[in-house]
Amino acid sequence: DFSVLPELPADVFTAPLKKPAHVGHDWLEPKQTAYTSEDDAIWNDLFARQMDVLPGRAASAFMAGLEKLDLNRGGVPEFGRLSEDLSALTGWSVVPVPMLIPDHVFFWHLANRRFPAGNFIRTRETFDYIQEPDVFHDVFGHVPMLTDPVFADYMQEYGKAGWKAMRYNHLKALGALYWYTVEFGLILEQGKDLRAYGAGVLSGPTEAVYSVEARSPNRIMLNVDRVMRTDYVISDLQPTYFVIESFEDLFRQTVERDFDRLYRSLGPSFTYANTAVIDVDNVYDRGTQEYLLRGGRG
Ligand code: HBI
Ligand code: FE
Repeated sequence: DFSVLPELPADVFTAPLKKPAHVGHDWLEPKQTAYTSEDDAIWNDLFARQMDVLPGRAASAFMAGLEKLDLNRGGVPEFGRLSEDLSALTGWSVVPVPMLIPDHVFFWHLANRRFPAGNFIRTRETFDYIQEPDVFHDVFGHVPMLTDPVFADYMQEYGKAGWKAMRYNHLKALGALYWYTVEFGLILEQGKDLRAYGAGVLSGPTEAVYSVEARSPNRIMLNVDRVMRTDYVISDLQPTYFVIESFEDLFRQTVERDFDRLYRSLGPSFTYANTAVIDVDNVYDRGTQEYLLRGGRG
């Protein structure tokens, strides 16, 4: 029962995050920041930059989501209005949080179909890269996909799965699944058009192009077991992307897998490097890894 925040088992380790005094145990901001006109201008410029590259590269469901939620009306969206529209579609809402929140709280919100989104926007100085997810990454990148009914259900299942992963001390494995689907996932639409649906890809201009077009990365059909054994790096372009056939495929693989069994069979660390192509892979594209060979971001 996730209606109230469940007590975290005493033996579960969570990284200590310092909770600001003004937020409660749910880590929710009492209300959304009042964004300035400069903040709104930053949103608009980020939005325009993405719209130059996303048509033809972003998943149809993502582009449809942007439209359904009218995310282009200018300025940082107001979460109340956004949540009304989103909940009419799939029952999800968007709630403001001050920063990265503890895993168990993040999972609890997802399990209740609430998406925690950053209550701040990047500055001109950090326009291209930010450490912590801001409102542009969270709302532009993640929220449109939550208008897709099947993807919306997948995200809720992921939240519920988080609690199980914590009990088995395999949060890193489940984190890899999030990384390679929700953040960096690709989809093969109609069996032929490769598009991106991951928020990490779609909220920045470089990887939106690289992920679907570059010769460098491997593109491998998603297998949940395989992905959960695969290491991942943050803060550079991915050497490998995992491709789904449909959101039904993703949902089915996740709910049908017996995670208790999987966690009992996992070792303490990842088995596969993020560049590996292994026997069992259904390879869509074998990459040259030229980007990494030239030293990546350095
Ligand atoms: N907090 N605000 C925020 N946003 C996230 O994406 C997030 C988080 N806390 C934990 C967390 N993600 C991870 O548990 C998942 O990415 C696996
Ligand atoms: Fe994200």
